[in-house]
Amino acid sequence: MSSPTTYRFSFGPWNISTGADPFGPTVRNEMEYARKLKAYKELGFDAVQFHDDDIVPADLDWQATLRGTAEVKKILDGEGLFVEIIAPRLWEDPRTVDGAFTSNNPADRKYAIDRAKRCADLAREVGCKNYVLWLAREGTYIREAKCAKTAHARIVDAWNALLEHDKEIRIMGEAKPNEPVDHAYLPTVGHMMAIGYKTIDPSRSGVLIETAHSLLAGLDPADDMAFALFHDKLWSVHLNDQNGLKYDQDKVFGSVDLRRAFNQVWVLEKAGYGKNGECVGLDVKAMRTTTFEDSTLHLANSRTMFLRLLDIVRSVDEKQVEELRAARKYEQLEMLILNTLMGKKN
Ligand code: XUL
Ligand code: MN
Repeated sequence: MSSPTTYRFSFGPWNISTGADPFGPTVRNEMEYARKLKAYKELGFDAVQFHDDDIVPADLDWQATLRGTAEVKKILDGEGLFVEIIAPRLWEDPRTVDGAFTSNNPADRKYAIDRAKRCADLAREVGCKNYVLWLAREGTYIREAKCAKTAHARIVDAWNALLEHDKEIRIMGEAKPNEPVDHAYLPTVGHMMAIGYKTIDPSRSGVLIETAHSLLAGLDPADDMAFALFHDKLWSVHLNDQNGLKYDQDKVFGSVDLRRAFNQVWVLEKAGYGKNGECVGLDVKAMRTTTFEDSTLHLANSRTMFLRLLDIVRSVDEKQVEELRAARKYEQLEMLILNTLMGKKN
């Protein structure tokens, strides 16, 4: 048997936020950037996830971008952190109001591709080869607004342009079915993987799976993860939780449905996720009522939940599971899992 995986954890600086939501302004002070980066090791994290403009503003010239990036890299090195993924933020600029790669406006599409390429250049500067595409506005509010068939071709063209632009990056699509658009073109992990196989280099095209995004699509996150793992395409995750079909909640991992969280840890652990350097990424938000002093608790708590569930996964007697599976005694198998989750002997 191979030795147990020592998991490495990551999150993005946007996960320590000021608590603004669509119905109200900020409720906490902004944490100073260097203080956020210092929090990583204190909380037991190893790596940082960035959007391009989490490193330097998107509109700087290249020399200023290089200077800004070098400063951030110095802080990261000082803290002993590495950059796990980097993603272009293609949804806030006025030119991306109706989509980035799928906008009907050629000038806006060019802006999106140029910005996405610049993000790959930034990734190189910070020593990161994992590139994430969350296609926030690639979709529509009404289906007649764009030609959906052309839109898919445009997404593949953009993905190819990035693979061509940097021969070392690998691109992970992060699927989400809705929010901010009503209908996203690539709503599920399956759609995202199908697009990856259509690119010029499927070996450098994979997925990042976020728990809440699978749930919003009505799918089981553990099964989505297993599907991608079967294809050797699960290169990062955003673990969190979600209460039913509503806005994307980014709740603490395991806080809504312990068993569902257990299932995700089970699938990741059994498939050897992390053995090739993949990180356990979190994408979680603090509750709006949280104070500044407590504004990293949701991160520490999500990591603790993962590690506690991992202990439980590892404590389940595999031989007993196999026997119950073989005998099709699923009621007993279910009780074995429930008892283990509740710390009860069978
Ligand atoms: C949006 C979301 C993003 C991506 C990174 O729902 O999850 O934060 O993870 O762009
Ligand atoms: Mn995410």
